[in-house]
Formats: sequence, C-alpha cells, structure tokens
Amino acid sequence: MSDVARASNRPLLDLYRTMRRIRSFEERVGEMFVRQGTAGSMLHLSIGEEGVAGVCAAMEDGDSFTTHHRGHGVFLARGGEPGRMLAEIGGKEAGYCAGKGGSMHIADMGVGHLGANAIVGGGIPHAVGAALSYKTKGIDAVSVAFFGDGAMQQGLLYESMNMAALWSLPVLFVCINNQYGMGTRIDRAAANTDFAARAEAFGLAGRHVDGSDVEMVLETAAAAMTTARSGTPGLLTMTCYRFFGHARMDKSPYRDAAEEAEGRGHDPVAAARARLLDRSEAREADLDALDAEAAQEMDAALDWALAQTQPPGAAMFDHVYAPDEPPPQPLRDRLSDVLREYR
Ligand SMILES: Cc1ncc(C[n+]2csc(CCOP(=O)(O)OP(=O)(O)O)c2C)c(N)n1
Ligand SMILES: [Mg+2]
Repeated sequence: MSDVARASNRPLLDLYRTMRRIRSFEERVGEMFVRQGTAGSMLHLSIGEEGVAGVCAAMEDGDSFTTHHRGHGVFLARGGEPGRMLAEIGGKEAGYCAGKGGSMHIADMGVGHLGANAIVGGGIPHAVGAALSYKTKGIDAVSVAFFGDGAMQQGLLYESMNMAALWSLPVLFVCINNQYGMGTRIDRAAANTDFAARAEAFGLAGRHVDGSDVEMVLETAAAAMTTARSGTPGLLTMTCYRFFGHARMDKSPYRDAAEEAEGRGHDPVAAARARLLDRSEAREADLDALDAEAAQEMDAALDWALAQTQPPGAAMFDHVYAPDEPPPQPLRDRLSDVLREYR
C-alpha cells in the first residue's frame, strides 16, 4: 500500500466493516421490500459496489456529495444512520426526509449529503454548484458527485465537466461502473469505454480503479481528492458488477448464469476478507463476530424503522412548498383525494 493510503489512516479491517455494514443494510432493504414495508416499488441495491467505501474513506468531514438512485452504500459509508435511512425508504415520519424523499431522494445536510437523484446524471450539476460555492466563499471542501455508467452518456455530465475544469472547481466526479444501465451492457451503450480519457480531454484528471480492491480504491481516491482539493477537478471510474437486477422486480433475464458467476467472483467484501486472513490482520472468528455485529445492527434498525408511523396526511405539503407560497387550493384538494383513496 502506498503512503497516500496509509496517510488516510483507514486500515483494511475498518473498510471491511463498512462494506459489511453496507451489504447487511442492502439485504435488509430487500427484506423490507418483500415484507411490503417499503414506499414504492423502485429500490436499487448496491450489492457488489461496496468498494465505493474506499472513496468515502478518502473524503473528509465538511466534504459534500450527491448520489444517484443506487446510493444507499455511499450514504451509509459517509455516516448515514441505518434506522433513519430505512425509515425514509419505508415512507415513515422518522426518516431523513420525513418519509417524503424515499430511497431515491434521500438527503442529509448534516453529513454533507446534498441529495440522491432519480434522474440519471441529475445530481452532477448540483455537485458542481456546491463546488462553485466552496471556491467563491473560500471554503476548504471538495464536492463529490457519485453516479452510474449510464450518466457517462448524458450531456449534462459534459457541461458539468467543462465548467468544473474551466473554473478550476474542487469537484470529483465518481462513476460507479457496474457494467449495466438497466438491461443494457455498457459496451452496447458507449462507443469508447475509456471514460478517464474522456475526462482528460476536458482538462480533468482522469483515473480508473478496480472496485473489487477496496484498498486500491482508497489509494486512488485519496490521490484524486488531493488533486481536486487543490483546484484540479477529476473523474474517477470504479469498475464493479451489479450482483442483482436493476431494481427489485428485475430478474436480469438479459444476463446468463456464467456471466453472473464471473461478475460475482469480483466480490469486494470477500476479497477484503481473504486479504485480511492472508496477511494475518484478522482471524476467521474475528471477522465472523464483525459480520454478526453488522447483521444485528441492521436487524435492529429494520425493526425500529418498521415500527415507525407514516406522516399524517396534513403534513403532505410541509417541506415541499415554501411556507409563504403554499400550493394552490385545487391542487391541495386533488392530492388530498388521492391520498384518501390510497389509504
Ligand atoms: C434521464 C433519465 N433517463 C432514463 C431514466 C431511467 N433510468 C433509471 S435508472 C437507469 C439506468 C441507469 O444506469 P446507471 O447510470 O449505470 O446506474 P445503475 O442503475 O447501473 O446504478 C435508467 C435508464 C432516468 N431515470 N433518467
Ligand atoms: Mg450502471
């Protein structure tokens, strides 16, 4: 491991714990869906993408971020509380956004989470705006935009990269390349999959890392964050494999068993575990205990979230419209009817 990773003071055991918590969390989200405890049907699990914990570990307090629709892992690794996250996913009042954001619009300014976004690439310009404010106000912080490979084909990314490079903004674009945008494999969507080279053409520092090696992710991200902090924005692509379907209803009929077995072979959690044992940094029993601890934590969080109450109908417009500009009466009446019917 290089000096950059050592300087960040995050031993592999720590990264393993974070990745294990993410996986346990996502498994509970899946369970919650089956138990019909989630609000809405669109849930995107980040199982297989836990290596992103390395990027999160390279960020500092005060750095902010936006995520895409598959952002639970990033939020958890940056300090999200699993109970409040699950409550939000379940549409409960105790959730981060009082149950009105759900999985794809969750946010928490307290840890610098400026918002998940259901529009592919939608959070990217927001992150650039935050970076512009840091530069203008002289705030020492980096703004990180997390998104999927699907956003690499979106025009707003290129407008954002251009502006970030032109104005030397402290921003890092992080592409979590899980090989698929819904059912379309990346090589059927992009003529040139060398995304780092695309970023270089815009004047950004382009980097690429294998997401199954969390130490390498940390090392590469730490270098990228240092560069961004000094005013040269960057793009980091992390390759991984989406272990399951796009969303909960998708059984991935467009992938064959051999491909899935090979993809799941690049498991960042299993790889970290094997390395810890290999280097004698942990014993099997220690890791089993740590896994059990993560499972218990997430079980308790799920029980707590399921026991929470839904927001009252009367709170429907709170935090949605500015208090001095309430929604027009016809709209209020119409939505109240819909809500009554729904309940
Ligand atoms: C602008 C836009 N186009 C299409 C969609 C529908 N859609 C939702 S997720 C998705 C695939 C996104 O793939 P990727 O960015 O690779 O993220 P992943 O789901 O793989 O994490 C698409 C096309 C959308 N939400 N927004
Ligand atoms: Mg993808």
